[in-house]
Amino acid sequence: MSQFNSATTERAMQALDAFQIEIPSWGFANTGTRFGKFVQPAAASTLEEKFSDAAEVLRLTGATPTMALHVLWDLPNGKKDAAKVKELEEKHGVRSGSINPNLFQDQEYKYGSLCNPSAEIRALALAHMFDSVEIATQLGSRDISLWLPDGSNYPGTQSMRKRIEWLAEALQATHSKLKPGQRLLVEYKPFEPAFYHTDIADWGMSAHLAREAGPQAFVLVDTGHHYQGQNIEQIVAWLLHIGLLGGFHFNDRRYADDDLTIGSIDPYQVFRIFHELHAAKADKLPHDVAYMIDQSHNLKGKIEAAVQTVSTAQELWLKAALVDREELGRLQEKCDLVAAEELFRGTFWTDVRPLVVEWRVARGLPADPLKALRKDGYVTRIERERGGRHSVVNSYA
Ligand code: PSV
Ligand code: MN
Repeated sequence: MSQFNSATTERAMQALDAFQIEIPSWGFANTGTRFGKFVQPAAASTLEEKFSDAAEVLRLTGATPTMALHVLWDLPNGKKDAAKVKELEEKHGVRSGSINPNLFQDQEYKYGSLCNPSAEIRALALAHMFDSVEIATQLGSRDISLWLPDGSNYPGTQSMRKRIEWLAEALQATHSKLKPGQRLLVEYKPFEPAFYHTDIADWGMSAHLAREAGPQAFVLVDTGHHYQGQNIEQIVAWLLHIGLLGGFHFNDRRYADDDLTIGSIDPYQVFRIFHELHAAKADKLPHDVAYMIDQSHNLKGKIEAAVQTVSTAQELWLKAALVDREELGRLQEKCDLVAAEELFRGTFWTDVRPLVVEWRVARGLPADPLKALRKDGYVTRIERERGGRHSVVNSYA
């Protein structure tokens, strides 16, 4: 007999049906840190293998119909590779998700890409942005998700203001290439690889640039891209308020952009972020938000980590869905602080895992996807097939 009444169970089913999350192709490849890479025999080294791994995660979780692609890692020949990607989509039953331009690994970009003082290099970077839009068009992807690595390492070595102008121009030009329904998502990051200033350092800069670029540009919040102690859910509330929240890159961090599993350090923070989204929906605030994962696992098994990630995201999404927002609103109005906090925190502490299991069973999915993964032999098979080919696919991360 379930501890949850039928109304709660029904709410839970609806909340889980509505939740899908995109996994990144780079989560399946060998990656590491700047100190070294520990290769895994099961790691994917071709796009076909990444699609195959994504299909396994979808089969087990039922919640990841799309895979984010990184242009130079996954489509090294740019738009010429789009036809091949379409075949892989068809074969594996996973669609291409956001298209991530890559403006950080070519030698030309040593001093920046869209903000490089050289007009020639800026033009090269812009051409890559246009190509990325074209790839998205050919693949039927809605979002072009830009993370810009540009910045500088030493005070006085660059004109920050000139670089804003170049960037604004480039984003407007990119926006003019978008087809109806497509979106440009602008990600921010306070440091790394640049350590003095980055050209898009925080959500305010992203929001301003998105506004200037045009109505199809929005902000992307990567949870790992904030200073310690930052109130991320407040940023989310603001972006919802001004209609500029476009998507998330979820991951957890202890220090900075650590790429750890969502909720592994601070699950309450993810709950608080999801609460803002459920609250916006309850208040009928228009928003269309892409939930994406941006993690690359160096130590955990990659497919296992992806399945664990999706399950964690579903649990936290569901916990936040079950907050009694009407009662919370009443308590907030009365400024009944302890009761409001107890309601909020009490919902966070509710063990919703039985509801997630019920949803999985009802949708014909394995009740325990991690156990099912260990049992179905997929990882053992790919280890056998791929082992020995220890290539490192992503040269970044
Ligand atoms: C940069 O740290 C970032 O968050 C961007 O989204 C990149 O595309 C991704 O990581 C690469 O792992
Ligand atoms: Mn990111």
